[in-house]
Amino acid sequence: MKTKVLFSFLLSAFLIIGSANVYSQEDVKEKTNLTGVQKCEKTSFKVYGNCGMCENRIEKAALGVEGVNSADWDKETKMLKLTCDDSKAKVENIHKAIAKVGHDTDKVKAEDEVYSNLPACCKYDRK
Ligand SMILES: [Cu+2]
Repeated sequence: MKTKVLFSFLLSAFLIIGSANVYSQEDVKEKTNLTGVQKCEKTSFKVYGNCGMCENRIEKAALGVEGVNSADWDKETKMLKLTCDDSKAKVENIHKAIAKVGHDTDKVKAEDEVYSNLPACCKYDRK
């Protein structure tokens, strides 16, 4: 009886360690490719904005980048979820395209001038 308990304990410990290992490898694979460039296939990042108008502007800017298949920004969480074709789209370019229309991302800041031209309701708090 005791050996059986020990065995199943070891087995589950082994499975947990095994799956944790697979997860961390997948996690790394999702974020980087061999050259260290962030992959785009399924990614999300923070974009600052306020309202439905911001949502349209942000999603339109992201979809304007070649290779971006879908873009969904949530005004509550401020997270932009993307699906893209990795052979065409670079995450870096999506950050830049969004900053260009006036929205800061967690990596690229919008130009002050573009930000100041946003409608009043879209003026999100800047740090
Ligand atoms: Cu807005």
